[in-house]
Parts: sequence; structure tokens; C-alpha cells
Amino acid sequence: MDRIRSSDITDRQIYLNRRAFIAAALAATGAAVSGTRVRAQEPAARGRKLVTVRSSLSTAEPPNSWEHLTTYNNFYEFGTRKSDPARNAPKFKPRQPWTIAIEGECAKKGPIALEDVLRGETLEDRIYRHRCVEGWSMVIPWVGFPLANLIKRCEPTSKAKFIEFTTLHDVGQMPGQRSDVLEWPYVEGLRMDEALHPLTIVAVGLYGEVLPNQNGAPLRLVVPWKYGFKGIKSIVKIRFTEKQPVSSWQLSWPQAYGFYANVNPAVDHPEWSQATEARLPSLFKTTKTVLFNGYGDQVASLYSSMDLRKNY
Ligand SMILES: Nc1nc2c(c(=O)[nH]1)N[C@H]1C(S)=C(S)[C@@H](COP(=O)(O)O)O[C@H]1N2
Ligand SMILES: [Mo]
Repeated sequence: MDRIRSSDITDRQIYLNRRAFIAAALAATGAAVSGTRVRAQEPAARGRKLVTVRSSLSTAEPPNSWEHLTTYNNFYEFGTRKSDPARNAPKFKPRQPWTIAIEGECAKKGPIALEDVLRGETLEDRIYRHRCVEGWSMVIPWVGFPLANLIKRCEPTSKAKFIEFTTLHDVGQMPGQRSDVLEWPYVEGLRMDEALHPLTIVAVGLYGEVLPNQNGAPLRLVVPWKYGFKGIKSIVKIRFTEKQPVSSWQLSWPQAYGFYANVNPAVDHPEWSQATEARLPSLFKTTKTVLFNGYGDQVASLYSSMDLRKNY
């Protein structure tokens, strides 16, 4: 997502990462390459099952594998290469209890423990398409609950028109924050009606298990009709605002990364087309990108009065 990167380079990155992925698979089977054992990134450990129910809001497409979803990540706090989070995030200790600061235009301000949020929530399995602004896509079986439930607990006031999310800022644990590739902490935002939409979830799990660190433990946002960068990870603050928040990606390159970031094949990135995507692990952009990532029947009405070219 750097401005110097062309779509060709993006394709090459996917290719290189796939090689690393294959190398990891070989390493896992104990196979040796060129006489030395390949030290590629390992998938996240498994075995922390969550109690979940199946959601009716799912896609029928087959999900990407656990191995792929935990070794091919964007989480710049742990490095900018897709393989970096799998290598650097396992050391991260989501502190216990994990608290989320609730601020701004709401009645119930103050810290709230994730444990307390989860008590009384029914966790759902939600299989969603994920489209990254870089041109690749995946299908991800999240475990989560509607963000609307958490918002209602906070009792937003009538002035709350937007909601702003902030990621943990902890250079000691997040080595990527030593680089100035983005301004830290990572910030994202949604308009209140987008945040309250039933498709918008807080994810705390993957494949029925506790969310791996590289995917944004202990909680991250998932907004399936928007580009992946809206899905902010490891959230420590939620603020209700009257004015539209400015996201980290908007700040870094406003012409390329807008506030809305709705998946739209007709609105290109300044450096590449968004008309097609590579459905990983395929490397070829042969899949046609669909407006609102295919969720238009459920979300198009949110934008009926808006020019999507201006509000990209
Ligand atoms: N805090 C934080 N959240 C983040 C990012 C990041 O670098 N930092 N990357 C975003 C991008 S660009 C994408 S595509 C998704 C990737 O999520 P995944 O690794 O679980 O697939 O996380 C998003 N959330
Ligand atoms: Mo992304």
C-alpha cells in the first residue's frame, strides 16, 4: 500500500509471498530445500476453541485455509511484509484484562473490559469476503458479534454521527511502530449508520478459535463491503464524534485512501485499477470485483444520495 508500488509489484509481492507460503508448508512437513531447513513463517497455533453459533449472514464460497489466513497478513505494527505479522506478532501479549476506552459523545464513558463486553454476547460464525485495496481477496470465517450491540451499551448521544477506533500504541511490543510508514497509532472510522449495520462485526475469533495475534487479537473490526484497511486491529479506544474522523490511511495519502473506502470496481486507485482482484491463493487477477464487495443488496441504500466517485 505504499505509493511507489504499482499493481505489477503488488502481483509480484503476492507471488513472493506464495513462495514463502509454500516454503512454510514444506518446512512443516519436515522437507528440506537445498540442504537447509526452510525457516519461513509458521501458521498460528491452534486449539483455543470458542463457543459459537452459525450466522445466517454468510457467503457460500469456500474459506481460505487457517495456514494462509495466519501467514498472509497486513498488520503494519508488526512489519510491512505480508509474512512479518506471522513472525513478529506471536510474541505480542494482549494484556489481561484488555480494556477499551469509551470516549466522546456518549453517556457510558470510561474503560470497559473485553470480558465484560463478551459476557452476554452470542458469538457467531460469519464467513465474509475480504477485499484488500491492493487487489487481492480472500474468504474469511470470522467469529464475532454485531458492533451495534457494543455501540448500544455505550449509549451514544444524538450528536454522535461518527465513530472512531484506535489501535494499541506500544512500540515495545509492536516493532513496526518504530518505522514511520504510517502515523501511529492506527486510526479508523465509520459513519454511525455504517457502524450500526448488521453486517458490521467485532471479530474475536477465526475458524471457531480465539483470534490469532496477526489477525488483530483480541478484537478487530470487520466491515465486509469496504476495503480491508477499514478493519482496524487490536482496538483499545472507541470514540463517538460529531465530525468525520480522519483515518491513518487518509492521512498518509488522501487521494488514494478515502474515508468511505467502499469496494468499487469503477473507482480506481491512482496507481492501479480496482476492476479485478486475485482470489488468493490464486495469483491472477481474474476475478471481477463487485460493487460493495457483493454486499450491495444489503448496504447500497446507505449511499443512495452520495456520489461514490467523490466519496471514495
Ligand atoms: N492496526 C492495524 N489494523 C489493520 C492493518 C494495520 O496495518 N494495522 N491493516 C489493514 C489491512 S490493509 C488489511 S487488508 C487487514 C488485514 O487483515 P488480516 O491480516 O486479518 O487478513 O487489516 C487491516 N487492519
Ligand atoms: Mo488491505
